[in-house]
Amino acid sequence: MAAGPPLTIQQHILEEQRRLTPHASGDFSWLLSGITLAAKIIADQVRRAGLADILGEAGGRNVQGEAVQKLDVLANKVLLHCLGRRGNVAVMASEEDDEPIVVARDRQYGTYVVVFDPLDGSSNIDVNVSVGTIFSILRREIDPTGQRDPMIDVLQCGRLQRAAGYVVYGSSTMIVYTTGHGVHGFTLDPSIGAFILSHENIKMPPHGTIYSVNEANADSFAEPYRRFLAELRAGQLGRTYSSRYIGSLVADFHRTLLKGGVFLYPPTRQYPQGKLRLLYEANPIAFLAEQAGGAATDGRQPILDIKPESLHQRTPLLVGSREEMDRLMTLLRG
Ligand code: AHM
Ligand code: MG
Repeated sequence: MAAGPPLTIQQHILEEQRRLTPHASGDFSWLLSGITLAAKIIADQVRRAGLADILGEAGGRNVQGEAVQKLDVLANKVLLHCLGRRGNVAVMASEEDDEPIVVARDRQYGTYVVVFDPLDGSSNIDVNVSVGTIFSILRREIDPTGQRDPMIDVLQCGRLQRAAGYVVYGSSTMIVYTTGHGVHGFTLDPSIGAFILSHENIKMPPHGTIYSVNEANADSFAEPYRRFLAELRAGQLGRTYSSRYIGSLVADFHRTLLKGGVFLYPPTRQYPQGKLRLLYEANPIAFLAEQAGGAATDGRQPILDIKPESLHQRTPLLVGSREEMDRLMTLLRG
């Protein structure tokens, strides 16, 4: 925990803005506070997840008589609602929706685009395992005609992200974000309903002792991946490794960020292009990893340099500490 009086995420965002862009309009902090509001609402719903089924009747109605919704649909609605009313978000895109959503009121003069995975790892909810929300914030040119194809605003290279982060709904709820000036983590204090700075300027250790991969797919990994994993197991990088795989990207990455090591989702037989989605999973994770001193690639190039071609495009994702990533990239280059 940081020393001194508690600093909330709102205070931190404002202070960072004053220091780095003293003439900024405040629009951006207003947008981020939409994300923290959504995070608190989703955290509350995730905490009650087990109860929703108990309280809902066979037909799926809760005590208020509303249909019980799947949590990922609910999380999506919460984010669309919280962000769509900020006044500066013109376009949103979500894992849950086939097409980008244009905010009618702000389609001309809104300057931001937010892309998100509302509830990543949601198949883990039934077994009480951590899930998360991942977000990426981009800028857009204003469009006085209001006619521009929203896909043009969304399909931007990861390097152009203005901010990115995730919320992990774990044993506590945490939000971790970057605006390109380091990575900061905040823990939700449920007694006051505020996110408090708990992890300032997070740096990924230069190496770790954990690798994270779905090893059930190992037979279909290309040879350099199998060799890399064999080297880790054999202690050839100079230390003994353990394997940990939660199956929720946010949780697996959160551990990798704090403790170092690697997370891998390489191409597999089932997912020859990789499983994870470029725009709202890999890009925000890669931005955080690079800001924390780590690396993220698709096996050929940095994730942040990939030019996106479609909204739900998939990519291999290899992310982690410098040392492990350097060795893996050497093997992949052959
Ligand atoms: P989802 O967006 O359908 O929830 O899938 C993404 C999740 C990630 O959280 C996780 O890293 C990965 O899928 C796990 O996949 P697998 O079960 O194939 O190992
Ligand atoms: Mg997902």
